[in-house]
Amino acid sequence: MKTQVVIIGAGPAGLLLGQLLYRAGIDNIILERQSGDYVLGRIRAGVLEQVTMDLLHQAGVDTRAHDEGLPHEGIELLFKDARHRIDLHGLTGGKQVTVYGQTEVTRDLMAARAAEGLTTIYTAAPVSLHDFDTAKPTVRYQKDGATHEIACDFIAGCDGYHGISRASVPGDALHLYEKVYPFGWLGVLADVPPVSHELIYANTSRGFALCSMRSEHRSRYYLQVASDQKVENWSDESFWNELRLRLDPEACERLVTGPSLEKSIAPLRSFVAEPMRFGSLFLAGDAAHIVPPTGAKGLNLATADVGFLSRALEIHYREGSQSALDRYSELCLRRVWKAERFSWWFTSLMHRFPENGEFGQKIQEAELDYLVNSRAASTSLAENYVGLPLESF
Ligand code: FAS
Ligand code: PHB
Repeated sequence: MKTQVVIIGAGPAGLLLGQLLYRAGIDNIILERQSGDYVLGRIRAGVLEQVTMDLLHQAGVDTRAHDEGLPHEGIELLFKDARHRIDLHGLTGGKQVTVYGQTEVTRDLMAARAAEGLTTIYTAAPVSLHDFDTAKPTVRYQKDGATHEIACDFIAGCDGYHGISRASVPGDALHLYEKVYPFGWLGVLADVPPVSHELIYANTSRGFALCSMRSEHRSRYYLQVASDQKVENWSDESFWNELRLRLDPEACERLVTGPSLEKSIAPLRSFVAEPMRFGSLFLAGDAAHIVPPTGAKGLNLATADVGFLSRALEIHYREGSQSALDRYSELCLRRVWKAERFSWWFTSLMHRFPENGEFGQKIQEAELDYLVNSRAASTSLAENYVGLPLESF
């Protein structure tokens, strides 16, 4: 087989890249090691920046996100039993975010790809990358007991943190940066109405909590839990009881509980692999970087990466120029590191770190007090939360 671009991974990064390339007239094949249902079963992000909405529009898959997504113009911070609204819209000259689950983004992208008759090979495993240090790379994969090979011009590694793409790069060509947090997020999805029409980020003596949603009838909640916690030790009842202990009286009053549709614990880490290009191989999304989900940046960084990559590949094929491809890694990493900083800062501000002692606790309280009482500080939070502008080549 031959194509112009082989995309490894059919998560949001891979699927969006495939759609953007198709719309630019660039042939591509996606290889995914899981089944489509398995990919759709993963419950992850919930907040889309305008940059992501614009890229979904460019890919021709934003109709449902506009019709069913919830525009959000503010978030609330809860600490010391009081809620403080951060007016995202007012502080950023009218910007907003859209609450629309990653699962639905993935579903929309899968449907568009199938409707165009584009090739996605599911349950393709193992996948191996070859000769990406040349202009004639190949990708091999196993399917139905046979080994297949695809010749291509470029490989896009969109296969996430545990994928094969970054793992195929010689260790001395990579510089890895990592910070692992001493806690995880226990998340529950339930068909119950949200406690509030905006997200509530809570910093309480018992730890962090987040009240989010997927619609007016489906809620997503998270609790900070110790790294050694196991999801099987958390019954629905124990989850709801702990959440109540981390909410203010009004939210407690409004809380509607119900059976969990999904319950899982996600570890929190900050991670960046530099550079993001190795000859004909380009890393995008979680394959190249991970952020703690506090700032709702993971999915939005992935879409920005593939926005840059699809534009650079379009310039290459249309103008025969390598200039944009040569700048891909630099441009992505400038945005990545700003999102890493914001996600680390917001995580450090909203979670409990007993190891930081009493002084650390007082500093955190002072920062929260300053944040909600300073227009400059709130504006900084707001402009990062809605997403920084996308640079161009
Ligand atoms: P993904 O990991 O989504 O997709 C990679 C795809 O590649 C997967 O389908 C995988 O099966 C496939 N793959 C892996 N290895 C392969 C191989 N060898 N061959 C072929 N295919 C292979 N972000 C937020 O903003 N908010 C959140 O609340 C949030 N919660 C998260 C919870 C968890 C448990 C995790 C892991 C991440 C969470 N994220 C969150 C971040 C998440 O949304 C990612 O940023 C987003 O999925 C990134 O998309 P991709 O880069 O496409 O990677
Ligand atoms: C979610 O709804 O899953 C979500 C929202 C905001 C975050 C993280 C996760 O910061």
